Amino acid sequence: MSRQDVTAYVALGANLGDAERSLRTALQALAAAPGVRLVRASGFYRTAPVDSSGPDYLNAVAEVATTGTAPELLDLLQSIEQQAGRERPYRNAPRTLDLDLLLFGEARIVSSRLTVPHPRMFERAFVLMPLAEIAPRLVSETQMQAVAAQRIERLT
Ligand code: PH2
Ligand code: MG
Ligand code: MG
Repeated sequence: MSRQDVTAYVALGANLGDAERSLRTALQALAAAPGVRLVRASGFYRTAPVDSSGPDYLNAVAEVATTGTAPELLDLLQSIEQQAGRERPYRNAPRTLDLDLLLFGEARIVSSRLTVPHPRMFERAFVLMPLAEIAPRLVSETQMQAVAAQRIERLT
């Protein structure tokens, strides 16, 4: 990791089509992107939809190191979503692939495109459990307890 690299965390989710394949393809696309290194990825979790409809989701979290900016990483995430056939008919609609930027180093960002840290990440077991798996220091016991009622199962 060179000095100007930033460690960022990305949430992956899908509940339409071949969700497992979409998540694997997305991780490969992150790893292959110029200026981005896939440092580690959590296991895959089957999760109940939260404020959303349709089948159970498959969720995971990835840690990446990037030489680029947060907006550049967001551009990359959106282009990978597009390649997976992402459509946005309405808010929280079932989706082939959702890639959300959770954390970008220590940055606090509020812009028209991007809010970092992700404003809802601490309300969601489908983010906190996989995040705690790969970065346990980022999630407190109290934060985990706050989402304990949400159904989530780690796949082997
Ligand atoms: N994403 C949402 C809304 N609800 N529920 C689960 N289980 N997993 C998700 O990834 C998810 C959700 C909005 O992006
Ligand atoms: Mg999302
Ligand atoms: Mg999203």
